[in-house]
Amino acid sequence: MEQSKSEYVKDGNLVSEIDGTWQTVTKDNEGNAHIHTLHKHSVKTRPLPPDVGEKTFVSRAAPTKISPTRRKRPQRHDELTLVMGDAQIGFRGVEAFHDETAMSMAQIAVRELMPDRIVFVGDMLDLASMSRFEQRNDWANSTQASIDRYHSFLAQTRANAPNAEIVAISGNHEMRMDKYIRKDAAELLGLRRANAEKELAVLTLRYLVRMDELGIQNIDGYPNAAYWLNDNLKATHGTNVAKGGSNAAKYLKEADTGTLYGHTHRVETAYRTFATRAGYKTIVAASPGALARITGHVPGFHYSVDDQGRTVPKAEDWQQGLLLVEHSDTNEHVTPVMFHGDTMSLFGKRYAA
Ligand SMILES: [Mn+2]
Repeated sequence: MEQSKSEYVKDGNLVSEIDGTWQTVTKDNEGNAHIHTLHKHSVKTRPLPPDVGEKTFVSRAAPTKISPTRRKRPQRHDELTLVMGDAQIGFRGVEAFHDETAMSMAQIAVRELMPDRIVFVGDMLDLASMSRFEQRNDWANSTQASIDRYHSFLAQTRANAPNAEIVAISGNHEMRMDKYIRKDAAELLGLRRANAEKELAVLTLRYLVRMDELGIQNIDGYPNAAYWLNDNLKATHGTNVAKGGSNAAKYLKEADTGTLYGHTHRVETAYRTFATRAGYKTIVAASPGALARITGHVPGFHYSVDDQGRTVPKAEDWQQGLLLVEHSDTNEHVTPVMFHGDTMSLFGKRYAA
């Protein structure tokens, strides 16, 4: 028997084609032997083993499996929007900037409340190795892991809220990649695969973390990127960084509509009531706090590393949490939920991560 085998990669699969030739003998009624030559051509297709080829080899990535929750969405008078952000997903070696416990609490809230909408108010990624600030060697090679973690967090969110509208607004950190490329390699911005004008540019976070595949709307373009919950309330990453709970007051002065903002890593809520031609109007400014670690592990102004290369812990004046926003066309009611370590209270019920 003669056999030839060829293997090649097609559409992310390993294809094995086997050509075989062999002979058989049969005898007819007279007892004469006849030799027959048989051919067999078989094609077998199987997924590429994970260790085949370079990581940069062009093959399709395994799809993220989403098992949507079967919980029923509760009946509500107003719409419920969960607002959260500032996870600062990133790594210094194996040490994370983001807080897995806080991120789990966020997922518990999504699963338990089944909101109509979830708005991420930016800085979900840190992208420290692309920042214009001084670099550290141990931030290098962390971008892929960060993109993978952000994607899995978004996929988890989608699984926990299969029917919710999910919106991700870019913060200053999400703009780092764009700036980083623009500085020395602007020609790469906007590049698409050949003959694919309708595809997303490859070097966009929206493409890299697969937002479209998860049905997540990306609002890009910090600092003006914003999402309006109704005519009176917008969510945006924000630019104010005052200490001590005074950012809310700044936002209330800046506009005559309400603002839900991130960036400060603080849980804040404040209201302002003023006269209008139609009567009195009350607006709100609120911040959900961070999903990042609040113990000095996020690179920034206060960040320090000792001579062993370890982050020196520090209590940042930050809090972790999220905002529950109940709203209609004309009303909005904001409930801040601050995380106490690994516990939180949602509408009077206690949860632990
Ligand atoms: Mn920010």
